[in-house]
Amino acid sequence: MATKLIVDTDIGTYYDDAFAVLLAARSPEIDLLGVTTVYGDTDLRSRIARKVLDVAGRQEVPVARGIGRPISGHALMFGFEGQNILEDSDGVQDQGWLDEPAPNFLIRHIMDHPGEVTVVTLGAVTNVAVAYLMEPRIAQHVKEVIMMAGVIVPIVDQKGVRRSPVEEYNFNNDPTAAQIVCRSDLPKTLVPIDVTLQIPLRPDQVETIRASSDPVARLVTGILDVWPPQERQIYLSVGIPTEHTGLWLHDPLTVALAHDKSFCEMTPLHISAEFAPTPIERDLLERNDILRTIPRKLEPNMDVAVTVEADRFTDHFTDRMVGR
Ligand SMILES: [Ca+2]
Repeated sequence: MATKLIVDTDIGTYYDDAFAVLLAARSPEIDLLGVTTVYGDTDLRSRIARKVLDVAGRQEVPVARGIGRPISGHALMFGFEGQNILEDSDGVQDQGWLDEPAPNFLIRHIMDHPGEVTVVTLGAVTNVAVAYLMEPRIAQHVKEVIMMAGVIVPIVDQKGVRRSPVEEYNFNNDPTAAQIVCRSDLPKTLVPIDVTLQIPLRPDQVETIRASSDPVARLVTGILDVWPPQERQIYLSVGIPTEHTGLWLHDPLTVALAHDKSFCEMTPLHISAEFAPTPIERDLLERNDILRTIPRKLEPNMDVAVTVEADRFTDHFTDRMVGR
């Protein structure tokens, strides 16, 4: 039976959210109940989600606009959201999303289908945290929450350069929400960036997508055209060494795990979301306001992805983007 899935996303800021929504829309293993938006301008993000679903021929999949303002911290919009996705003629006449807010949408579907609904979070976890505060019983009724977030085993390359950021993005975009979710009894799976930094789209896979006339592949190609400069801007903003920019499929992997955990090796761990003194090499300073995901020798509170079958996953992704 297909996995009932809700994708909660900050689509727009980071290219791969759109790819993740497209993968969910194109996977017969997934029964896509809806897409919810989070973080910053969620009107704009909802318009982008609507457009992406429509291109994939999934006009029936609803979009629910979520919470733009984090419980703590500030939302950052880079200004290129929607580039090469939205056109002037898109969605200005119609709202394109539900009146029901994202936390209510999450609660309703989870409570209506006990034990069946998976929620994948691809941005700040504000919507899930608020849904949990509104209705704590979702913890007993949701199948699982799979979160693209955190850093567990920082990658250091042969030159001694740290490839993983210390300023992890998604949890730190709303650290209070992240702590609520991590400390909750929601069943959780974490897909940290040190794993997703192992799955760049390969040049031959890019060529396969560029050569396809499939409408989804055409949309992906348009995004690929603006990807590198956006990537560089984001890396400079969040402190990742820019020599390690790449076509990383962070969010699509997280979606694929909803129906096939075998793409990754998983291990149960206790991950504590804490503020800890953090040296920022780039800025030559130490900060105390960064939420870290630190393993502790305590009873496991989530499953954590630790390795990934890179070629198998990126081939799977490429096939789905070209309609295979
Ligand atoms: Ca994202």
